[in-house]
Amino acid sequence: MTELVLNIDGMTCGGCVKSVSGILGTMAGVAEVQVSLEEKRATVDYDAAVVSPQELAAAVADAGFDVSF
Ligand code: 9UX
Repeated sequence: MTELVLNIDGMTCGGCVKSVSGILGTMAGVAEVQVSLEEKRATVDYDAAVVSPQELAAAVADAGFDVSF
């Protein structure tokens, strides 16, 4: 398992946290997701053989957030 920290701008309430958790948590290859509203980031444990950091970031960006890693 590989860990990725995504810096996410644009999360402003608990609903956003749920959205981001849901998006990442349902992606193939993702084992665990922790999202912090205060720290504006998501920590993702994922299988690098299945999904890439670019794909993980793009999925969150598609939902309207500003993502970098
Ligand atoms: Mo809260 Mo986030 O009303 O997309 S859910 S700001």
